[in-house]
This record gives sequence, structure tokens and C-alpha cells, in this order.
Amino acid sequence: MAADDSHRAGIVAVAGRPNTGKSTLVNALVAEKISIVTPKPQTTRHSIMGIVDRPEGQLVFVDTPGLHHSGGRRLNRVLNRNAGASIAGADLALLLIDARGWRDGDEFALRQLERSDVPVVLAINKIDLVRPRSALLPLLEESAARHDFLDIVPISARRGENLERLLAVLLAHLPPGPPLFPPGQKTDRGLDFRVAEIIREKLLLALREEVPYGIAVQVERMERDGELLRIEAVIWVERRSHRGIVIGRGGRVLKQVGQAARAELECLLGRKVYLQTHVKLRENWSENEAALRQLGYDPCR
Ligand SMILES: Nc1nc2c(ncn2[C@@H]2O[C@H](COP(=O)(O)OP(=O)(O)OP(=O)(O)O)[C@@H](O)[C@H]2O)c(=O)[nH]1
Ligand SMILES: [Mg+2]
Repeated sequence: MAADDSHRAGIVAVAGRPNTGKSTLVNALVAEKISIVTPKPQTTRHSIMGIVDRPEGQLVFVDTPGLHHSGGRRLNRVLNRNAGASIAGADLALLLIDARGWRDGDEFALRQLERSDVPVVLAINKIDLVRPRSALLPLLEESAARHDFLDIVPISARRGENLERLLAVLLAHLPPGPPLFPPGQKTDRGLDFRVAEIIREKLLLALREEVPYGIAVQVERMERDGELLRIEAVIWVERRSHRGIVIGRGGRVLKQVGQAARAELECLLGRKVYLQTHVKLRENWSENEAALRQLGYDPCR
């Protein structure tokens, strides 16, 4: 692709409090599931790039962990640091809030962005939940008064509404330059990571309360065997009692998680998958710096 002056390229950090729809948006823009999505807050734990190519330019979105008051476990502090580092390295920040109104958590996220000095576009997401649409007008006014946003764009990530307009607004604020990634590449993350995340998503969906927050997934082996892909993964839990909960009575929970993950992996990979999972205990891993690094929660990624 020609790197002429009319071509733009840059990094857009997608930020906001947990559960505002950041990952849903990145997936919708890239038109592929790059990042896992659940109804639970604090689903995303890594900065994950989703790359969008348009004739006018390339937008590299960085999905970030939801910004939150990081009291509590060390993992939470790492997640905030990680999101902060992604924002600091971006050309633009895209702050997502929920169309049902500003909350303290949104204000906290905005303050983090203001500290970074990166210009901010505001996307008001989940407009499908607001009827009539004119009910959004006071929120637009209130938002404009809270910060000098480059622009404010109402969207529905889930329904794909107004996303082309959002892309046009973002592109207009990116610097001229050649693509940062080879056109056609959709994410910076490898297959191991995506497989582990899909398994973690199914665990988040299957488990309740605090258990999923103490879970990490690591792919130990991936091997082609003819038409089959054999995958071995470890599910790390941080309390002895969680092991039994993840496995479930008679192995029921783990079986259900494995089936759901396998079905999605087969779709993603276009081949049959044999998935083997082992549940292992690593006590309090989410409080332990060395364990966090080993499990891929490097504050710099
Ligand atoms: N109604 C509606 N729901 C949405 C929309 N976008 C996302 N959601 C839902 O909001 C929930 C959270 O979505 P995520 O994409 O995981 O949110 P997130 O901001 O990435 O969350 P964290 O990773 O925890 O920070 C999911 O249940 C989504 O289906 C939308 O436009 N409309
Ligand atoms: Mg997310």
C-alpha cells in the first residue's frame, strides 16, 4: 500500500471502566472475535490489538482492561498499569461510556486519560438500550461539559450502529503515515493466547462470583495430528476450594466448559479440535509478582 500523505495510521487505545463494551467494539470493528466478551466486569486482562484497514488508513485499536479503583489484589493493580501503559503509547484514546449515563467509574477512567495527555474521543455505547433516541441529548450535553473531547459519537457496538462514522472520526485525528502492520493482519496476538482466552471466557460464563477472578489459563501444547489439532491447557486456580468448583460434580462444569470452548475453537480454526484441560492449584497467584509474570500478566503488555 502506498505510504502517501493521504494515508493515515495510528494507535487508538480503547479505554473505560469495566463492562462498557470495549471488547465488543473492537471485535465489531475488526469483524472478528479478537477479544473475549462476557456480561461480567473485568473480563479483559491484557492489552490486545485489533487492526482495521480502510483505503484511507489503518487503525490499530488496543483493547484494554477496564480501568477501576485498583484496591485489592495485585492482579488488579497490574491490569490498571497495563491499561495505563497502552493509553500512554497511543495516538488517540477512545473512552467508552454506557448510554445509560455517567458513573463514578467513568469519571475515574476519564481522570486517568486526562493524566496521560492523549487526546480523547468519547463513544457513548449501548444506545440500543435508550428509547427514544432523543433521550440521549442531555447525556451528549453533559458529556461535552465534562471534558473537551475531540468528538462525541453515540454507537451500539453490539448492533454495529454508527461504527463507520466512529471510524471516520478516529481516522481524521490520526497522523499521516504508512500502515503499522501488514494489511490483512487482524491482531498482534498469537494462537496460544487466543485459545487460552476462549477457554477463560467459557469459564467466566460458567462460574459464579469470585471464582473466575482467580482463574488463569495457559496453553501448554498445541499439536497437529492429521486433520486434528490437539490442545492441552492448564486452568490455574488460586484456592484449593476452587478446584472442585471448576471441575464440578462428576466433572460436569469442566466438561461443559470444554465442549463450549472446543466448539468455538473448531469454528475459529476450521478443523477438529481435541481439547484436554487440567485444573491446577497455585495458591494466591494473583498476589504474586513472579506468578503474574509467568502467567502472562506482564505489566508491560
Ligand atoms: N445492549 C448492549 N450491550 C452491549 C453493547 N456492547 C457491549 N454490550 C454488552 O456489555 C457486556 C460487556 O461487554 P464487554 O465487551 O466484555 O465489555 P468490556 O468493556 O470489554 O469489559 P471489561 O473487559 O470487563 O473491561 C457484554 O454483555 C456485552 O454483550 C451494546 O452496544 N449494547
Ligand atoms: Mg473487555
